[in-house]
Formats: sequence, structure tokens, C-alpha cells
Amino acid sequence: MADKKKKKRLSKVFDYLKYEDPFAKGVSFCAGCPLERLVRFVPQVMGNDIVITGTPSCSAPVLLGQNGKSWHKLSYYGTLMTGAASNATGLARYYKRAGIDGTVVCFNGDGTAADIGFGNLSGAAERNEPFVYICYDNEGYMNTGIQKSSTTPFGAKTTTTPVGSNERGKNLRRKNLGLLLAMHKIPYAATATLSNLEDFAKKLLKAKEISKKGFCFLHIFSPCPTGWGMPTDTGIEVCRKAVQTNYFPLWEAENGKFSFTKEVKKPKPIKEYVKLVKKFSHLTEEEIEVLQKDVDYEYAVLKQLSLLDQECPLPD
Ligand SMILES: Cc1ncc(C[n+]2csc(CCOP(=O)(O)OP(=O)(O)O)c2C)c(N)n1
Ligand code: SF4
Ligand SMILES: [Mg+2]
Repeated sequence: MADKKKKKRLSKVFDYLKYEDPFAKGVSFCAGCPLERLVRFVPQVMGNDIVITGTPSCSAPVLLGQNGKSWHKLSYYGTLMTGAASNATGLARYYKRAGIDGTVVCFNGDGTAADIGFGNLSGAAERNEPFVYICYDNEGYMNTGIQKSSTTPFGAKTTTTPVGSNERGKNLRRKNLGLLLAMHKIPYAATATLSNLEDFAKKLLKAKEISKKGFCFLHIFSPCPTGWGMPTDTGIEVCRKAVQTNYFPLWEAENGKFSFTKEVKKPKPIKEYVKLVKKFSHLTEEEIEVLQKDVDYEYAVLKQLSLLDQECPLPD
């Protein structure tokens, strides 16, 4: 009976994996990095005919290829951190003009999306360019040595926000990138993570469809075992705890109408999340409370938005 139940639950996720995994069996991420599941999952759900473009980052060696060889069978176009969304704009406009029914996926880390490439991302969102922008957020510049980004949370230890006699990790709060993009009044914005794969798959398919008409943004929570100090087998557990504590709530906004796709009725305290990762291990009770307040504030904003029974549709 227990086995039957388990099978039923698993099949829901597998139903979405309609396409072949286009990657080689082993790829060059750090051990236990959730990015590996992520890069495989996107084409397995969206199809192997998507065209991916992205920038230097932890995902780039695997997506761009190494030593003149490729890790996968997809089309990939590597570009600069400063111009990721402009590059995707060119590709998407070309496909539209040539009458090719293709989906362009601009796939980048938080360093590109929230900081270095934010200007042209914001421009593409305002112009409602027809592509999907996926930002995987590992809360820092991991590929260049774990420097802080604007999505690094309060208190986190990074190489540019160290912990010592005068330093307590990052002393600023994180930028809420998903909300920021939703406020560009794009047709579709959503959050997702790897502990909730069915939810994630539905959002990928929605974005694929809606991107025929306009800009879609997916903000993906993606822990970094190497940079955050986590055992390599805890990636999915950390994702799950981030959802259960409302550290990373799962929501979507379609034509400006917000809804939670997984409402957490009784959120666990943030201390249950922070204890899983070493980058927070120096935090005092008072410092954890600052992080809790930040999480509570962001959730309260989302809750109010979800209560608004109002859309913000595009003009025809
Ligand atoms: C304009 C510019 N500045 C800096 C770099 C150096 N650089 C290469 S990868 C990288 C880290 C990118 O961070 P993120 O986008 O968050 O991806 P992650 O490495 O975390 O996967 C940086 C800063 C660059 N390539 N271009
Ligand atoms: S540094 Fe972090 S994000 Fe980058 S490949 Fe390693 S574990 Fe993954
Ligand atoms: Mg990053």
C-alpha cells in the first residue's frame, strides 16, 4: 500500500518529463549542486528544441562546453553578463520575424540577473520581449569565488562579506528579484525550486506558452553546497526548508494577478532553515530575528498582493 501511494506521487512529476535528457551522464558541476538537476529538468519539460542563451557563471562550463566539446545536444549561445537579455531579445525577434516557432530561454545566475545585467533585463521586461528569462539564484557570484550579490541575504558569510572581529557577514538585506520583475507588469512572473518539481514543471510549461506573446520571468532558488557550506546530499532538503519557512515562497503572477502556488499554512521559523547552511552558522539569536523579520515582511507584501482581485492586462 505504502509502495502504491509512493508510486502514485512520483508519477505526477514524471508525467512532465516528456523529452529526452539532452545532457551527458556526468557533467562538471560541484558534487551535489542542484544546478545539475535544474539544467536537465528545463529541457526535459520544455523540449529539446528550446534555444538557450546565458552568461559566464557556474552553469556556463556545462552549457557552453569545455575543451572544444559539448556536454549536451541543445542549441546554446554564450554571451556577456552585461547584455544577456539584449542578446535574447535579438534571438527571439529573429525567430518571430523568420516565422520559426522557437522558444528562447535566457538562463543566468543572480549576478547577471540582479546586478550586472539588470538594466537590460529590466528593459526587455518593459518592452515585453517574447522570451523566457530564468534566473537561478544561488545568492552570490559563485563561479568567481563566492562574492556577495544583491540577492545574498542579511547575515550570510561570503568572501566579500566575511565574518571576523568587526564583520558579521552581509549587513544589508536581499533584493526581491521575482517581485521586482513582476512589477514590470509582464504577462508572467513566478518563483520555483527543486523540492517542488510538479509546481516547477507547470510554471515552465506556462512560461513556454505565454512567451509566444511576451516576457516571462522565472526566479529559481538554487542552493550552492560549495559556497554555502552544506553537505552535498542536502540540496533538495534546503530547497524544501526554504519553502516551508517562507524564506522562498512559491507564487506566480499572471497578467499582474498574484497567487501562491503552495501556501504554507504554518510556516516553520527561519532558524530551522539557517541551521542547515554554514554561511549562517555565526548568527546570534538577534541576527536570526533580523532575517526572520525580512522574511515576514516579504511574505506580508506577497499576501496582500495575492488578495488583490485585479489583473493588469496588456493592451492589445
Ligand atoms: C561584466 C563582467 N564582470 C565580471 C565578470 C566575471 N564573472 C564571471 S562569472 C561571474 C559570476 C557570476 O555570478 P552569477 O551570475 O550569480 O552566476 P554563478 O557563478 O553564481 O552561477 C563573474 C563575476 C564577467 N564575466 N563579466
Ligand atoms: S560553486 Fe556552487 S553553484 Fe557553482 S557549481 Fe559549485 S556548488 Fe554549484
Ligand atoms: Mg549566483
